[in-house]
Amino acid sequence: MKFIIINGPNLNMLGQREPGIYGSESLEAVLQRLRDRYAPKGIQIDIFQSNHEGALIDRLQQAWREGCDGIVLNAGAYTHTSVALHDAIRAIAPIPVVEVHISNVHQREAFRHTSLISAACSGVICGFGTDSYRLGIEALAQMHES
Ligand code: CA2
Repeated sequence: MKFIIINGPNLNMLGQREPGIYGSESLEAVLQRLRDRYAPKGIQIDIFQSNHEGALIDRLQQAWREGCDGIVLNAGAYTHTSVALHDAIRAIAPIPVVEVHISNVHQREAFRHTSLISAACSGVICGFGTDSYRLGIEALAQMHES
């Protein structure tokens, strides 16, 4: 089984700024731990991060061409603005996409309460810190089991 974790803008700054909101561990460290955890279970996890909306869309389309089994997507601030990402997620159906957020966006500014991508995703996980990524992978694995 092959999953991809796709991260949007500024998430490359994880662990370097705003530890109170996003934690103190780097994105690489968080995601490498996940790869190590799931590899023995036969789950390969690819990782991608970009600060550019079009690059995220390209990676989603590439995932579809590769026959990827599921995607965990933290689209960062594009979550709240991007019709193009919504369309891209719909375009790669039936690949399941789980929307994740490190922070609980509903406890934050009003502009973070709206997601333009949720309706295109299989489900949403938010507010569990960087453990949201693991929960996203678990959700995908569960979907494939049942
Ligand atoms: O909580 C999340 O995972 C977010 O997707 C993170 C986005 C934010 O725009 C969303 O509303 C919620 C921001 C990512 C910025 O990441 C940083 C990490 C460390 C330091 C500064 C920014």
